Amino acid sequence: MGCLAGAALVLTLGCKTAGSGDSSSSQPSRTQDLDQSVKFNSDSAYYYVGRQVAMGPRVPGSSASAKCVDYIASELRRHGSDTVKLQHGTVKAFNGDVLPITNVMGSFNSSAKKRILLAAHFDTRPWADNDPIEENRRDPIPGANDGASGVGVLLEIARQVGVKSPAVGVDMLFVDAEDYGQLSGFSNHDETWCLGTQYWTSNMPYAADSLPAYGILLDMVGGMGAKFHREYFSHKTVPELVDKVWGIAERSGHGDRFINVVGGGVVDDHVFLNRAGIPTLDIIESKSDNTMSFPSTWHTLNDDMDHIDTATLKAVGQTVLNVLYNESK
Ligand code: AHN
Ligand code: ZN
Repeated sequence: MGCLAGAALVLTLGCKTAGSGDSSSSQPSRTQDLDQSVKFNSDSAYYYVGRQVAMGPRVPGSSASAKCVDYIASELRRHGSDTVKLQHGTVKAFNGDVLPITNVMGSFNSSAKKRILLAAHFDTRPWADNDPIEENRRDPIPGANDGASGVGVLLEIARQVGVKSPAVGVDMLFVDAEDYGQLSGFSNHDETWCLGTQYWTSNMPYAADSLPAYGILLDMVGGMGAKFHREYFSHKTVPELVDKVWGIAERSGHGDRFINVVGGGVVDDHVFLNRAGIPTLDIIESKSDNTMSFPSTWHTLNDDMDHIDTATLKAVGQTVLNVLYNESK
């Protein structure tokens, strides 16, 4: 349970460093000037999640992974993305596995100068190493929440953006090989995670002076009754962006899900996007106000469709849509 212990250490540090834990931001509750005319359809997002899970575990290099890449790319095109790029590469995992990877990026309103990056990982963990049942731990997870949920929300956002364009350009990045990282041991294994994003940032499709204004990463955004705290690294790195998104969540009626309190730190794709110069926050579930730990289905065979909550997908999807449509050029 090394990584859990490691994560717990970060969580503890996070809470201590953050002092009271309560955020200083108090967004006024002005709903009248928030454009909420675009409605996120959570049944549609749920369908997108189910389609991915039905392909089987999307382990890097598997045929399910290739199917998922095709699916994401064809949905992006169908919803009017003017450029869809596949980035193929090879990365080496901590255990020596050499992984063929594919990152997918779709752009909407490509000519707009001001751009928002939305990101999610589509790969799923090859081992259910947190499963309570020992003999399950070598099997790959279904990844309904951890993988498919973020993608499902983004594809529904793509559908909405295709119907009515926001003033800003939107780039959607679907990364491979986020979840092949090392859990055991107490030393720092940060770089063993997010291999797809690390590959992508080493060869980004942006000029240095035209990076996206900011990024929003979605990870585990479909869990039953999930709550989203101000993830520690996001809070430390991009506090104003967290204020903006959590404020819009509150004004959108989802303050019960977006808790304006600092949560635990998670080494996730946003850490590497921030290092590459794109200010990015992570919307990620933390289960309990006390432990800030991941949901109990995390990295188990129970991470399946029975544990996906359309109300969670709605809270996250509507909040991110409202962020996009309230952004000016
Ligand atoms: C660590 O446990 C260091 N990172 C977890 C990031 C993650 C895994 N997100 C989903 N699955
Ligand atoms: Zn995971």
